[in-house]
Amino acid sequence: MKINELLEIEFPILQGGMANIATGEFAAAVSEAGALGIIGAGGMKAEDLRAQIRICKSLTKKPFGVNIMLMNPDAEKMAKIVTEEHVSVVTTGAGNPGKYVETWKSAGTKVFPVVSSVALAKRLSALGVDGVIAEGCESGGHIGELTTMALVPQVCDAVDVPVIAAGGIACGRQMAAAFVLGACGVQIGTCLLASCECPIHQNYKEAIVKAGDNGTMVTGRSTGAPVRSLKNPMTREYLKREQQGADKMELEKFTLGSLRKAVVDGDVKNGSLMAGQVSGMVKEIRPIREILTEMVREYEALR
Ligand code: TUI
Repeated sequence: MKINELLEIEFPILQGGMANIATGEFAAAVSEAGALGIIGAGGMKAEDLRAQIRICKSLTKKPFGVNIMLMNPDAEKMAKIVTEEHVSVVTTGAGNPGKYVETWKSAGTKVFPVVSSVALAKRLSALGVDGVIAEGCESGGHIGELTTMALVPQVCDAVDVPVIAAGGIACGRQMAAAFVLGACGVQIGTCLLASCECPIHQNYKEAIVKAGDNGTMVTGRSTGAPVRSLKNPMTREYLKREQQGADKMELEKFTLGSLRKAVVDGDVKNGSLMAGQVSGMVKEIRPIREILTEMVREYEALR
């Protein structure tokens, strides 16, 4: 079955579960535009998530998903909320969602965990997930080690479930490449940050538009939780402290509230502007529908 049919969407495109950014309203706008909108529960409390799900339901009759960031202290409660609220699809990030899979499946929720390794993809497909999202380290936010080009075909060869490619995808050529690697759909994030509907500060959107090919960097490798974001004074200072041997606690203290600074205050110097390597391809801020249709038109021409 095609991923469009399985997920009941127009385009084989999922929106990344961008924590602290993808609200119920934003996910509804993405679903209305023909992809699968996903509420990013990463920075929320459990009851905020329920409220955002209800907002999303009030704005679209189309299916949408919820992304549960497994390092969130409320992850367990959120896992229950998605079933209570009959959310169509759950995606996960930053961990192994194995212990929740049975509950989700028996509630009829479709499960698409993000994986950054073949080992986790195999383990989860054996548990009966509906598909996996193989995310390469080109993507923004929390990342694994492998690139999309190396990860996607290895995951495709290792599992029998549908594979969605993520990381480094912002145009139809990259989408076509993902399909050639064996994926049956793509997940996109960065190019949607620069959409009219995205609820981040205008300064954050403009910083993505301004970024070049080398505009992102990875911090946090020393703490075991690497994060890709746009280069700015904050990320440079963070890397300097890491190189000087700062411990995890100091580094955590240094970045406390930094995503909020970027998203809400538009502080492009001290904030954490999580974004992927495709930032260099994003040239303007456009409506979601236009971003999706142009990508699909370019992809269709290459099929
Ligand atoms: O989760 C993401 N991207 C994110 S989460 C996030 S919120 C955050 N903020 C600050 C610090 C850290 C996180 C921002 N961006 N992408 C999905 C993803 N999942 N990338 C990598 C992974 C992953 C890593 C390890 C998935 C599973 C995993 O498994 C470990 C294991 O137990 O096998």
